[in-house]
Amino acid sequence: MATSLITYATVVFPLHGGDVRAPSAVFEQIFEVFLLLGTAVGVVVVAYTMYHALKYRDDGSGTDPYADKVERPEMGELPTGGTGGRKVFYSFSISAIIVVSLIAWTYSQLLYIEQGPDPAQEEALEIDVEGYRFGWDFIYPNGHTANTLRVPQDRVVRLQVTSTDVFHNFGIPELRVKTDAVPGQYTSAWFTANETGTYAAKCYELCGSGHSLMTTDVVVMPQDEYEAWYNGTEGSAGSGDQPAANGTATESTSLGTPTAGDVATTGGAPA
Ligand SMILES: [Cu+2]
Repeated sequence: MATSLITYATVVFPLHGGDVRAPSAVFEQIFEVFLLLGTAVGVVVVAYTMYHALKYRDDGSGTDPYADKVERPEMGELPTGGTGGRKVFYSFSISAIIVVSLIAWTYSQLLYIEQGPDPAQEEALEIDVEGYRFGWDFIYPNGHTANTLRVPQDRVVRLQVTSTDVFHNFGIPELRVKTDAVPGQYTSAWFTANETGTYAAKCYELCGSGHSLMTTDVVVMPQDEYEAWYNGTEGSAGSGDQPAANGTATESTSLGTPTAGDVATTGGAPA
């Protein structure tokens, strides 16, 4: 039943991914939980302190209103009585429970960020990212290479990030993506964008005089617009990522009039 539902969903919604929790949503939730708990703890501590400061304030009469109820320790004497440390025990155990559950929950959220959504259920769009001094190349499954990253809305995008020269670090702050770009090595990152629009990608590793120029656009497009754009990119008939039905015409025209980019991408692939 579950399997057939998943199959149905992948057939009807091939660009599935809208129900995947985006990294930005996860980090937003972590922030909100910490903010709420921190505020609650702060309110309790400050209120408790104020209440006691008010309750036991000096009323100016010079007499101790609790003289008959408690035995005050003399200077240098340890206080006696109390409730056997029950308050200390409660406050310590409640704090420990809160802190340990926070650590466990946050860790589970970060594991999700680390691993990404289940690949069996999410057909991800895989894009290679190559950093160089000073810019980024985005290489699509069909070999199309561009300096602007275009992705469809509501779809899991997996990035394989590397560098062709020195250490860089690829990040899209608004989408909460950030990973090292190391020469000779691939690091992976993923995201899904629920809102269309233009976001900024930047380099986060000081890599030379043009480091601050390593900024580029990430354009999140509606899925149909993205598909139309992708089918029109050079060499789009080569891969199985998109339906090949209307890719044939585009391919023959683009092969008929090869540009410098065509030669570079299509010539490089088979060799
Ligand atoms: Cu850089």
